[in-house]
Amino acid sequence: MSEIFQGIPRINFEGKKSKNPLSFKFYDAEKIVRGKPMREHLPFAMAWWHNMCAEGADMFGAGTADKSFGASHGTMEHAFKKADAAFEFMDKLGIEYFCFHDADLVPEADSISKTNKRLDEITDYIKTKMQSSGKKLLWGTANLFTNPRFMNGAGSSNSADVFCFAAAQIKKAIDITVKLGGRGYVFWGGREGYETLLNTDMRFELENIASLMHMAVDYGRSIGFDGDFYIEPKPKEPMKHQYDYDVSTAIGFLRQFGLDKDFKINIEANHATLAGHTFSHELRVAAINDMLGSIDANQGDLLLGWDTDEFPFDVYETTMCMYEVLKVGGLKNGGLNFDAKTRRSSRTFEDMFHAYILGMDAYALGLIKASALIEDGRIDSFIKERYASYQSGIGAKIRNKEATLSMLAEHAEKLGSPKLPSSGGQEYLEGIVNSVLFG
Ligand code: XUL
Ligand code: CO
Repeated sequence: MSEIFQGIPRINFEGKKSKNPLSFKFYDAEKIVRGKPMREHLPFAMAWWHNMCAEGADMFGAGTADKSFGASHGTMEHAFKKADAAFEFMDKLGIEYFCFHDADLVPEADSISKTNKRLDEITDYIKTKMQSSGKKLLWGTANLFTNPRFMNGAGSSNSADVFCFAAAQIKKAIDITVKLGGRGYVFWGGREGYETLLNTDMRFELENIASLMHMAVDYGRSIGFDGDFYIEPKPKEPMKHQYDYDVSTAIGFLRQFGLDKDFKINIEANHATLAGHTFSHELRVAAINDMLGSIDANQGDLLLGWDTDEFPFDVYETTMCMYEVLKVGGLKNGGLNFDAKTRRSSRTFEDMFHAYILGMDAYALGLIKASALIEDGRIDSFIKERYASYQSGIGAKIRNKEATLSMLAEHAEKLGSPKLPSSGGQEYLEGIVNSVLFG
């Protein structure tokens, strides 16, 4: 098979002094951090859709990049070429995992059975490539938002026929995820939301989405899928109101409909900022609910109100992300999927490599710095001290659920006027972060 990314060598770690753009400055796969090699802390995944398919088209103009790989778009030949390109790309970067939507792999045919046959063919091919390369599937999903039939959603569609079409796609996407040994299955509810309540029965739609998810769980478990199902929250774009607004909303939904045992959350950095949260906030909400599943590692642009899906570059963000990940003991079935695209004018193959090197190095730095923050220990001890009033006396009674409202009122009365709480110390703590990051 001929080389697709000609002139691009295998990317090696050369250290922070290297000026070679095609080298890692911080990502050193085998380097041990907190007892584990970096590659285990950072299960990087390639997103098939952005990397192998998207050519930079936006609402105002056509694509700028050529990802035909020598084949015509919309053909199976192209599908196979994309697979060749994907595996060469992952190999050159030392990326262990990938993620896909059904629609990223093959062009849709004019019937479900023909499309499914195409999916069988391509996944046979991908499977042999996985066996020879050792690459793994992080998660699979079904694209239930691009085709016009999903204009009113999939599980939330007003059309029962469209609901069945969604079910058929999910069934097949789970089949191929299991066939390729995927560790997860994602629901990103792209059009599961509404534009106006004037035409929407919200309760009805939410119940239907939950039924579809229950059927997916039952089917997946029946064919031996033992990985995690995920909801990937996003507040807006494409719909004005999306049902999976943020992590908290998604967890509430999962609990309301009894799906919380099978599902975790796939958190995307840019979706967090669209919801008006920090990335760390979303990670923490998932973590404290034992639902931190996987991560779509990208970043947004705070000056723009949409999902720009940029490659992660902000080391404060990657540090605080890895801080949360280390604190929960790592991602179990999850990984760091680069749901990110090069900017429209970064149109060459080399740009794709620069982008992944940037993202992988930003996360490697994040891991190193997060580990240093934890080892430094000052943040942990500050937080512990900040809540010290609950360690004894009346505070301990509150924590041990031994207090009544009257008991507390009596205590308060005896105090006269209570002392102000201790300082929040934010600037002191931010100074610690900077000294650990840049010291
Ligand atoms: C869209 C998005 C999706 C999901 C998978 O914003 O993030 O690509 O990750 O459907
Ligand atoms: Co995503």
